[in-house]
Amino acid sequence: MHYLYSHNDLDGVGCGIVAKLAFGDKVEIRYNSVSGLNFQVARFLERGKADGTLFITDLSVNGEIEKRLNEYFQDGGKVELIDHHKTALHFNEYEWGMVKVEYEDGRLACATSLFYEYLLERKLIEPSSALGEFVELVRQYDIWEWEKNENIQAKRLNDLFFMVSIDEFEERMIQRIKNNGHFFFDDFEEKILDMEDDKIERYIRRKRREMVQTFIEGRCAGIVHAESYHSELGNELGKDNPHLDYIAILNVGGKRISFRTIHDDIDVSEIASHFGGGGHAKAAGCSLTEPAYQWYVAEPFRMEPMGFDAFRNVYNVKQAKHGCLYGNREEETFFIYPSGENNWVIERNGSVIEPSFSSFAEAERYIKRNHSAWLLRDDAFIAFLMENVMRTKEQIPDSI
Ligand SMILES: [Mn+2]
Repeated sequence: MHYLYSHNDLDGVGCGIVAKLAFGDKVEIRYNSVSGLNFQVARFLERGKADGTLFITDLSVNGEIEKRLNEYFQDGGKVELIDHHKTALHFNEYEWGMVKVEYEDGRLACATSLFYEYLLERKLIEPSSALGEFVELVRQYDIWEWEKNENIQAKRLNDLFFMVSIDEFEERMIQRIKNNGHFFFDDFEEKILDMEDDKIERYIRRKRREMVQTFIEGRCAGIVHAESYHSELGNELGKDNPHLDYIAILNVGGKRISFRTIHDDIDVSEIASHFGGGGHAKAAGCSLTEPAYQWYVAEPFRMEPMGFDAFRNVYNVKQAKHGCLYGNREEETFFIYPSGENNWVIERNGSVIEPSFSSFAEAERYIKRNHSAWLLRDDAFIAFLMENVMRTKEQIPDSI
């Protein structure tokens, strides 16, 4: 009997599916949270030496368990720790450690792809196109490559993973891979995935109206409360509002904050680390500590949600040569217009803001960050123009 202790996310369960395809019922699988693994491995070690191999995938153990695992190995026990996280690279010092973050060709690895290749090399698993395709979807999802490649199938695989139980997911994927030349979703899965997409879209639309904007420690943050769909929210709200440095998603009940950014020059794991958390540059999280609560919950509670740009305008459109009009909750107006080559001017309540901007995007970013302004609707724009024409006329002396 082999043993596989793996992470309880898509990549971790992907390892379980690969293991079942390789070993059938000769493998005992347990999925763990990051914190649950040490306990699980300690229990395994207490049971004495196993015949088969203990595989640990997509997770790593703490220093104490690391030492005990090495003793187990020295004693003739079979262990393999297969992971792709940078933080686990030191396990490569052991014969039983196999940690690889990146392939020779620059692609990022995931635990499922590493484990599949490990078994292939040792001829412990039959290669198949369907399995290869499945593994690649898991990889693209796990390391965020699907976004760049717009590989919606990879995202849908993860959605499906969360919509059914782990047991059902395993069973469906194993049958699909065993019985077909290529990987695909069946009609039932396509249907529930479409329903899920609609649901997420409605959810994001609602959350868009609840987001507040503020500066926290010099960074411009969008703050929204949400229990689910953090990746989708972070991505959509981030793309809608490129003037925001990052999106903070609050789950007060779970006492957690997620941080997401779409910008390459912002590292949200750094922001999370201020509050004892961590993660990746574009996605990170921390516990909702007292100071974090003050910054992200208590202060923003008094703020009005952000307004959003009018989207059905015909006249008041962004970057128009005749100018375009923004407004905010303080009822200030911001008129952005070009003045010569690569020069954009902002008039705030009729007075020019100095200095001017070299692009429309920069001017817009300035008023969105500093004045929480949004593109006003056509009717407001027309009223503004009429008022200004009147004012100009009043200034013309009668004698002309
Ligand atoms: Mn992973």
